[in-house]
Amino acid sequence: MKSCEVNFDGLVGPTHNYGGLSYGNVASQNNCQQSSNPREAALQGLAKMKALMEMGFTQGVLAPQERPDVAGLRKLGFSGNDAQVIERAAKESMPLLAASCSASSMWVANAATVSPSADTADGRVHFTAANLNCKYHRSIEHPTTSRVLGAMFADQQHFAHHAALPAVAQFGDEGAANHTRFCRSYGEPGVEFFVYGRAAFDSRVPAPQKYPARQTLEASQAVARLHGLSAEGVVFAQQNPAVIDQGVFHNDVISVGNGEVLFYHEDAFLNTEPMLAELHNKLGQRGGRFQAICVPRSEVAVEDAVRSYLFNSQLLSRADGSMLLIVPEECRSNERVWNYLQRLLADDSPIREVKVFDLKQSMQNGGGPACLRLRVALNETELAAVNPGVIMTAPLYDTLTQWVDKHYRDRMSDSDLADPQLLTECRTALDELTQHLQLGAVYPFQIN
Ligand code: SUG
Repeated sequence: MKSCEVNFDGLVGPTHNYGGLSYGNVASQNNCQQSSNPREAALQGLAKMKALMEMGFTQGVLAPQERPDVAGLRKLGFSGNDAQVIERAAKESMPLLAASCSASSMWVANAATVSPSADTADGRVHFTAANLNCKYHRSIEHPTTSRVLGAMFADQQHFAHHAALPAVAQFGDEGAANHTRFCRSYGEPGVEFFVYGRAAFDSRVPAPQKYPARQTLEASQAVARLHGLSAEGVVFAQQNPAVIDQGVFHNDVISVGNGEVLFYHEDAFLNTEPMLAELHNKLGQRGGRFQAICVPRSEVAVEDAVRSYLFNSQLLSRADGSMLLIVPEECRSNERVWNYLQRLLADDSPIREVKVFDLKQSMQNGGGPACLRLRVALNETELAAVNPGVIMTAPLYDTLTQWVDKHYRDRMSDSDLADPQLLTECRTALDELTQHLQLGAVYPFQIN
């Protein structure tokens, strides 16, 4: 049976703002309090979805979340009616209001970890929502994420959903941003590659000194167990703590994999050689030929990788077997990175084409092309079981761009976040969106 990888992109929500909320994420810190443009952000994301669809890839869309999170603000002691809760939060703690308004659910690489049916013990596609418990603004995503994923992949015969792991730092889980899958073809059993930043229950394992390591080994292992993966089909590897301290807050900022290829920076991992050997052997046992493309630090420094998001690219397999790399505009404006990419294309590498997208609104918060998508490998039967409302088509693209134009503001600053009218605008927009995407009731305001 034919299988393919479907990229589900996060639709940027109407409250997209630069809150400076992610310590360890250099872009988020550097752009704190800049005025953002939610409308442009959403349209940039939609343009990428449309372009991939037009290139022949199956493209999906993942809905944003209800923000401001008034219920969350109430839990933090702000009281009164909805408008009063927002006014009080704005007066007493603008950072908390910004966190409660963050549109961070757009980075759906962090929404969940997904294992295709070819890898799992029960032959279903497994999803574990990420607890994202390193940052408050992200830790509030998983309940709605679970409902949205449940509405997209509802058929229990094909899809299994697991709740987020216990919400403590020891099980810090950031989803697919630290997970890659290698395979000969999408429908065959593959090797799932889990990269962790620290081990919570073993103090001998080195950890970064400055910035937090968001993903723990114990979280990755728990996800692999929940999904019923076999020991032959998994590899656990540690991210180099030194690069986390340089702003590599997820593994997808320093490496990307697809098919039989791992594209990575020389400094990405600890104990690289044994890790590559294990990937080579395990993929070999599954009939695949592992290929590693290492970007040397002499050509691209870690700092350039972090600035340009070279590795936060989408590595996609085309029908002819060659690969395409989707990179952000920032790769073209960085001379060293752009020169490297030209050399890579001239080499005899599986990557034959590079396509550039303007995702500046998301990039300024540390989210590149790969952050914006959740990959789900599906066979034909499973694809047919996905809610058709979330699969991108030309008419859906038109509907969503009109929806954005109608509901989104073109700037978002503190005074916009403090405006109680924003809540009404967002709820109206999201209510309409659930109809466009045929999701049913998934938001707290629709349920309670
Ligand atoms: O979790 N930024 C996100 C970016 C996530 C990128 N995802 C991947 N690499 N897969 C984060 O740090 C910034 C929000 C703000 O500062 O307003 C933010 O949450």
